[in-house]
Amino acid sequence: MSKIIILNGPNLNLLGEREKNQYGDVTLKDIEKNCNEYANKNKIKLSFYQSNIEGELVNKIQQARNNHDGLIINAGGYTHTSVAIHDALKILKIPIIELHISNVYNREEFRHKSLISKVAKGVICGFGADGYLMSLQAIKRLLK
Ligand code: CA2
Repeated sequence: MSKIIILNGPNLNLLGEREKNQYGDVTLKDIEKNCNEYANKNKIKLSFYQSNIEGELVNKIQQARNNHDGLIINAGGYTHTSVAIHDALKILKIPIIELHISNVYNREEFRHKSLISKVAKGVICGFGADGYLMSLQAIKRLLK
């Protein structure tokens, strides 16, 4: 059984409440439920976590070093700024997928730069909440 962790960064706890035109109307709880259903059907042991705090995300990434086989991260706004998250991810030897709900490349210029892409196996962005299930499928195939 593969152990996978999905990490979510700042403000993603507000999904479904505001900015629905950009991020859709599903909540992070809905997404977590869909991911758990996918995981149960596919023999994946899933952890799902959200924090608005950079250091808490770094702690989770460090912990994943010892007890997870793959990591999916939607780092929210920290994607574009966080050297600390980049450095923590770089230490991992497990596959990493960078995920975004929106297509960051058809948005503001400051979202075009990612510090996570350099340490990720691949990036999924622009497919809305479906990107979470796509990422799980991608990581499952990588771990085969
Ligand atoms: O598209 C994505 O998944 C992002 O990672 C979302 C981040 C944004 O900073 C990235 O550039 C792209 C922001 C998440 C904020 O989510 C909100 C949800 C509802 C209301 C306000 C913000």
